[in-house]
Amino acid sequence: MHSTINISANSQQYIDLEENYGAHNYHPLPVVLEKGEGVFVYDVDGKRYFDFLSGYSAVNQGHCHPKIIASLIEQAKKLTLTSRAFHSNLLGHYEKYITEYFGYDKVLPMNTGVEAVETALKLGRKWGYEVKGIEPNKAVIIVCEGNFHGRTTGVISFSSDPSAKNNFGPYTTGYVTIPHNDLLALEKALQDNNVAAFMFEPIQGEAGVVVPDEGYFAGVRNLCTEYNVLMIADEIQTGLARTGKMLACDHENVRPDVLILGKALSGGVLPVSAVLADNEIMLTIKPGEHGSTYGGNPLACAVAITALQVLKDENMMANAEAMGELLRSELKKLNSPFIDIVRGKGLLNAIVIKHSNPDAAWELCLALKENGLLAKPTHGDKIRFAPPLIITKEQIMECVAIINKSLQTL
Ligand code: IF1
Repeated sequence: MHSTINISANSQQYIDLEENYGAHNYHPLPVVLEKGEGVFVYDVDGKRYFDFLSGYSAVNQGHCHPKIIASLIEQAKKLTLTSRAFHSNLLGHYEKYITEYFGYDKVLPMNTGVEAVETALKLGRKWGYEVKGIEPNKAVIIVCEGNFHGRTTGVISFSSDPSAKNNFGPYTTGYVTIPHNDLLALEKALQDNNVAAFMFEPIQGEAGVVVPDEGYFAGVRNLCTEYNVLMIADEIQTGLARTGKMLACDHENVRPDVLILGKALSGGVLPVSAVLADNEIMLTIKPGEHGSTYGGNPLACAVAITALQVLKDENMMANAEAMGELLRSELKKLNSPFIDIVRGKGLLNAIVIKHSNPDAAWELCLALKENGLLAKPTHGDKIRFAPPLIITKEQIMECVAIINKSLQTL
């Protein structure tokens, strides 16, 4: 096996620019994109690819969805930013729309995912002190091993990934880590009366799309209720139709106390995130105690309303569920000696590669790229398969053929 990396001189010049002038905090696949449309992206030489990453699930609605882009352009010509020092004619409208959409009393708008995570953690602590009655500075938040919630100094403090946290200390305290998908460990950790919240990803993304046992979400819900602890679901990656339901927690009809959304909330157009909760929790934060310059800006409000609307209008939940089933069953049918595991829910999927060459997953992604499909390995041996939710049956079959053909090069 050998890697044939075909990089055109045209592409190479863009890669060199990034290498020379950008920080080296990523290791991208050698492809330079300049256009996106639906399930496809195009490189600077005009070559077309299926996008099986979808901006890490930010582009659920497909690249440059015409209705979302129309809302963006229309609003961009009118008003883009007021700051929260003033009201806007769109913020309240958006807040009503999103809270009714998900069934919560209130929303707190932010921008990136990790900002919404930080917001949820602050809410959890504040609720812990002011409603639950935890002694000052004693609040504990339970998190899961293998978590990925973002990259601020606060959030990496409870990461279990050395590359995310090494030499970025000193770390924030107040977190207890338990294994993912382990209700016994959760119940044990809940014996501490200082616990304010349990925060988790319903399906762990960065860890390699780790789907918990059936009954886990319901079990978490019951334990959090029993011990008077907030259930905080980070649905930044699993939410917004990605796993075949509007929220991953919907698979077990479970309602978290605090819901964190990001990524596809703008359909990949702008950084738009949100935290949803009921009054008893949300109103613990008072004017001046939290915020963000861009959070809730009119442009984001206009884009987010349309991004949410098209998920329902185009029935993307049902399509994600059906196309996910098809993708996983067709991948299993390939019976490849190099695919150890196929797993996922809806269109949030991963394969685990088994090969004597430790770089096989990377090599496979290079072969996939040559054959017109973009995917990215994580943790060496896992490859995420998460196309936009508008993908069709014919396209899934074409992609499985590309994957099959690429596997032959290993
Ligand atoms: C990167 C991973 C995915 C997330 C969950 C919060 C955030 C994320 C569940 C923070 C972000 C991204 C960030 C991106 C890589 C990517 C990722 F592989 F690292 F884990 F998607 F799987 N909660 N996930 O998945 O949101 O602040 O980035 O908007 O390069 O860091 P953000």
